[in-house]
Amino acid sequence: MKRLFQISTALVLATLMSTTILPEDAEAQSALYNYDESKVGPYTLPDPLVCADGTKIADAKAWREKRRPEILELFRTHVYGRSPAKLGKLVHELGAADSKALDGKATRQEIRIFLDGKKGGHCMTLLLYVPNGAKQPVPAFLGMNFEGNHTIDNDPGITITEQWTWDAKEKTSKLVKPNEATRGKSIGRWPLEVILARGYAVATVTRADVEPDYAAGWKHGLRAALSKVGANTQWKADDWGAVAAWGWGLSRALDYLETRGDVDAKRVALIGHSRLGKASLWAGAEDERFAMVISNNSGEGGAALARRNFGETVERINTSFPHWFCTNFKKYNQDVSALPVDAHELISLIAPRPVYVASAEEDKWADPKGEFLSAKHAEPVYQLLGKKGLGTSDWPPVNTPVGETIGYHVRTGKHDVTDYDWACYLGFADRHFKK
Ligand code: GTR
Repeated sequence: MKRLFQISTALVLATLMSTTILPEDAEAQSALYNYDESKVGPYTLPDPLVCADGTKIADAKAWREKRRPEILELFRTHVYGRSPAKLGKLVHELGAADSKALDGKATRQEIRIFLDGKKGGHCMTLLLYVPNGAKQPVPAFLGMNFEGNHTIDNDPGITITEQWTWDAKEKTSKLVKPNEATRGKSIGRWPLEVILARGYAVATVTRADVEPDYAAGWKHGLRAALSKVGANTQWKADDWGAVAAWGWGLSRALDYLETRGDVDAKRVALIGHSRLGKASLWAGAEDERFAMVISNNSGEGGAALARRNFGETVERINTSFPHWFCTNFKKYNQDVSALPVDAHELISLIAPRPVYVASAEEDKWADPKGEFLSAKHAEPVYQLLGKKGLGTSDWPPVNTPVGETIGYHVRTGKHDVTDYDWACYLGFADRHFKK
């Protein structure tokens, strides 16, 4: 009864607030959701090593040939939707390279990648920093940013790009050029100089370049650009959503990195925070060229177990962000136990590659424990493939990173990307990439 009341109250609120609910609003409404561990209730997770027909997977070959493709298909059909195959050729335009960026520490370059394969077509701008003076191709971190490439650093050489945004007052889409004052706004999440000094390149692209993040944003995004009828597209129940579109864009960034002599595309760690962490996990599952995947506070629809009734729910995410997942995912709003997959299987799709799941203690909306548990329940797949996973079955104390091929930590503090997180990721990447 209480749950019913919570659900209907949430629905009324979500309807009142119409389309997109911002993270801050989500927190404000979080009183409607469960934060009490004793009220999580029982749930049964699907076994990543048992096929739909009941066959038990006993070796790496059967995992690769039978179960992995099956789980991937289930996520495509029921959660993220089906993305198109990559285009035949990569079409891009190089901006000028500045070899004296960041006081000469790095070479900066912007690359315009035409996602629909046509010069002048749907374009995302990849911003790349490569540390100067490396004798060999360097490993890289690739991550999507929220509000524009120019927000990741104060570097005046970064282009401020226009992006489609939602004008809530006028209820219409507008092409807006972010203000100069927003330069460096997210610098705290991107400790560029630290990462470069450790010998890694950094590549980033902004989400709106691939697909603007609001319910009608797809009309100005990649999904419309790749559809024959553009903004008139009627989506099928298993067509891709925005999360998959962002992931697809990240794969195109990797296509480009493969063309560079100074970056080692076989050592690219894909990193994403929150909704972009969901996109990183999905991109890493779909595209096995990504050598490592890092999920920073990705929560519901990312690393957190959907079946755990704690923090954000499937119904809530589908209501607040109807454009993120495929239409089929909404079928599970009222009955998440019917979902044929759960987040531990998303993590298992990354196996045997290193994956890092990070939580924040105060980020209860993302269900930190549920994020840990999905990492833990992915471990049997890593073990089957001959890798050590987490190496612990207990949720570790705060600020105590654990794991070998599956890394995990829960740090003190809020939903964010901090220097502490980066220190853990850099250590993890060093261990796997610099053996
Ligand atoms: C929240 C959303 C989360 C998370 C977050 C973010 O409002 O409910 O799933 O993705 O936004 O991306 O910042």
